[in-house]
Amino acid sequence: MKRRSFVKKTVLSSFAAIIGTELIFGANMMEGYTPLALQEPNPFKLFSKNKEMLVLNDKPWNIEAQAHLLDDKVTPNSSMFIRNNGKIPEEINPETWTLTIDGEAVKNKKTYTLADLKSTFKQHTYQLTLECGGNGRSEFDPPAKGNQWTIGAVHCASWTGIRLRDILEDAGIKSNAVYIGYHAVDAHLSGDPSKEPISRGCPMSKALQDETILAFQMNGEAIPLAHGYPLRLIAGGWPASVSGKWLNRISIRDKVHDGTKMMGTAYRVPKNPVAPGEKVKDEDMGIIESMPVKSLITYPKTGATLKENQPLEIRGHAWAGELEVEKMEYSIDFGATWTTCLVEKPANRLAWQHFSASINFPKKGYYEIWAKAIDSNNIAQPMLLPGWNPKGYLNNACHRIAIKVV
Ligand SMILES: Nc1nc2c(c(=O)[nH]1)N[C@H]1C(S)=C(S)[C@@H](COP(=O)(O)O)O[C@H]1N2
Ligand SMILES: [Mo]
Repeated sequence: MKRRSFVKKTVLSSFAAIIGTELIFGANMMEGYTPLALQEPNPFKLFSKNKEMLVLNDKPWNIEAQAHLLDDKVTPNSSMFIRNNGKIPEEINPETWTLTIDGEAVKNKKTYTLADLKSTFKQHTYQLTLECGGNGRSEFDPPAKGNQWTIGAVHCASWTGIRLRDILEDAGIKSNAVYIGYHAVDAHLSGDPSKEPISRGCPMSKALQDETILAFQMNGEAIPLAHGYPLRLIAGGWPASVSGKWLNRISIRDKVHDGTKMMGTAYRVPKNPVAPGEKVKDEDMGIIESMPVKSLITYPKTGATLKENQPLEIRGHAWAGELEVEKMEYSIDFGATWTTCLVEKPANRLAWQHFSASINFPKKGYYEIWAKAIDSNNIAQPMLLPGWNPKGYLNNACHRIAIKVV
């Protein structure tokens, strides 16, 4: 029997990116056949994630970390949460990938290949904290719809790319520019090609910052597919929804970008405090910009047991959106008294900061360690929940772990 090579070239090229190795005998695959490794759920350990990662949803894929998995100073791929609004694209060819800069406020609409971007503009590497606006949603009452993130929708990886400012200036920014909006190739869950799963952006002031980059590498390697291969916007310190994955177009807008998930209650919170469960009018909601101050104890893991008369070394990370973390404190008495931790300076602006402390417990028994970060505007994390909002965003309550001294 004569076999014919029916498999699409694009399937073959995306295969290596997704699975990380070559597809042997690919030429023998039948027409229309999708290799198991490209079907979902992916049998190769779910995007190379740690097996302790928690799958919140597989249509679309939403996976979160646990605090102890985030112990590394720079988050490895294996512990990075994945948040998708649509389908992860499967057929990506970096050779033919392009990025277009357009919009009402661009001087010259321009299209660049990936090779253009890499060779024309200076490359920069930054560690950048990305936290999903909905991280911590699971604690709000009345509950908010959406993925019930607990504490694991945050990461701080090292990203390499070019400054968004350099490419926007290359195309030319008109004086009426207000906002940028991104567009990407991921498909809407409905399959309707006229719909985008998400298309967000940021004001020009954020777009033009040094650390706002178009990245093509993460932690020194090509960006993993689930995190936006081959090109991704990174806007550290803002809700991670601004950091568009699989980018192929950026529009320089003469008004606030009005793409999918920019309007209504999406990534917006009440401008003034509201009672839990209260209906809020659209005009009383404001777009989330810089994320609030927050921290995580990444060592030890909650539930740790230790011997009496033995100090416990705790450590973790703290971040504060566009600001720096000025001070970090812990409490072992439910917030009655607080002790200062050691806090390191960030590796660069918008990178999370590492803290540590050595704790002595007075006697055997059950304790909770609460961690509280304070930002450079002297704003502290709330001990328990911050203000309720309709979509359950911005829960920056103190992280707490349980300890037994025996
Ligand atoms: N194209 C595209 N970009 C996207 C999204 C998406 O669904 N599609 N999700 C956004 C949201 S809501 C978050 S929190 C981050 C998650 O990034 P990660 O999956 O790399 O952790 O990507 C953002 N960028
Ligand atoms: Mo998000």
